[in-house]
Amino acid sequence: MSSSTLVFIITLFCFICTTTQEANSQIFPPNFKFGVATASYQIEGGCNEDGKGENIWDRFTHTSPNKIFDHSTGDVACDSYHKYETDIALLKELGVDFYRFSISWSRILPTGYVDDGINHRGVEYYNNILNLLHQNNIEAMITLYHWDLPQHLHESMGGWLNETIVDIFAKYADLAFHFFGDRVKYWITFNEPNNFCQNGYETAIDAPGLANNLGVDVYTCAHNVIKSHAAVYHMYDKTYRKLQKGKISLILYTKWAQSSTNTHKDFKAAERSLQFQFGWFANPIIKGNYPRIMIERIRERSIKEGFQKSRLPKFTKKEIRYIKGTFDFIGVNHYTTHMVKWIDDIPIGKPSAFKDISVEEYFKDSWKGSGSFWLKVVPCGIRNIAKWIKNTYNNPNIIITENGYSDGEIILHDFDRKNYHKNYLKYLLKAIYNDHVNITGYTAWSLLDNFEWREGYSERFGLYAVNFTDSSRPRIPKDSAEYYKIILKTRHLIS
Ligand code: PNW
Repeated sequence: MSSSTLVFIITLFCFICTTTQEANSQIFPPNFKFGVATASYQIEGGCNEDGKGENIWDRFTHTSPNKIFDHSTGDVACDSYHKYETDIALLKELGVDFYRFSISWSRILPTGYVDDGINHRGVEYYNNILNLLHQNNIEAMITLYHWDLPQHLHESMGGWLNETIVDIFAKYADLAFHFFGDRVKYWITFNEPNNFCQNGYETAIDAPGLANNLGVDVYTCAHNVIKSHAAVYHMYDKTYRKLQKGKISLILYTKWAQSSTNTHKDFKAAERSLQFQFGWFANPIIKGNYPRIMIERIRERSIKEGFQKSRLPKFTKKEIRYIKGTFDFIGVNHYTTHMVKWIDDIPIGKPSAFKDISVEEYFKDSWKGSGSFWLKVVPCGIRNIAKWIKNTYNNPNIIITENGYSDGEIILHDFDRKNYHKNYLKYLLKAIYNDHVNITGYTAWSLLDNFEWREGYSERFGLYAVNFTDSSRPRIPKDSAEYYKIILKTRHLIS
């Protein structure tokens, strides 16, 4: 045997060994980061304290209690407006690398407009949080918009349906970068616009609860959100990045769509479902424009419905160039999987975004449920969606910005949540080591049980339980908090 053949055999042997070792690795990569997430309206309370302005969720819960399962509001929620020091002590106890939370826009700008004046007590609240995080060596990931639009903006100019929001949002973001950016490592412009455009302006189940112009407003909302995102990305790039050295992107709600059979038709249907859900925003910011399938289908249906032009707005060539590439990573909120089946196109009639997709989605009976009807436990879904994003979008850096499990009541020995995180993390490691997906962070939703939007306090996602009937809102660790703590300490997935 020649020496070069021997070297080849040894190299091959080493390669196989390291690959199998990697494939079975339970150890997280050295720079992998762990965090937990919350959102302002869901935890803060203090709904009209210290000069905070009203937002659309304040208004929605106050005026449409029937739209909230237990008729509750976020007026007090976890009272994190007063208990942020306790919360940060919990973060320290968990040993997280970063904390993802959101700014309540109307807490720092009561009307939403910078020109109407800044509420300095609101600014002070977020400064206090950031300083305390910094002292505790915890990085900050801030969401600028987690669904709580200042009510005044909604009323005075129509919120996300009016293009002038692009400038208004950019001014708010500018202020946030200016006041807070020196201590912020990751900025998120929008949390799940694919969710809030749909549920705020089409299904009407979330604030502002409108369904005035089906199949139209939902796309207008998205269009203005994408432009706002791009404007803010460029502003950060131009004015702040060099000094503040942060990263910026947006977060999408991302379920995995599993083709119901191996037939070409069902694969096409599953792909379409992903494109209408994830590609709707990811395609513009990564590739510059909406997915071709959305452009074609919506145009075709719109014309048949009697519209002069597509209900899906169009980006100009200049806008496409401006929007393309406005991400430093992709934020993925992943919870569950749907089975997707081909159906014939829903006949033309009244327009709707749902009909534009025309697929059948269902859950498998064998999938374990949770406290939320929409959340079934399918751990391999996180690997599948990660792989799909890698292949579809040229291997972007991904951060899992939410993943979590709900109970319908306080369960301190929450075996199911612990198992959920364990198994999802197991498949996340497979995505990293076997599929070489560039995933660099994981965020558990949520630090605390909190106001779960239309489900009120009836669904609990927290690693810490909160007793909402006790005015001091005590936080009690669940077993899952203990489990997460050990993973974070050992950087190792243990049983
Ligand atoms: C996300 N669904 O929302 C949000 O970012 C969080 O604010 C929320 O608390 C968390 O997930 C848990 O729900 C979702 O019905 C809300 O499919 C609803 C759905 C998905 C995500």
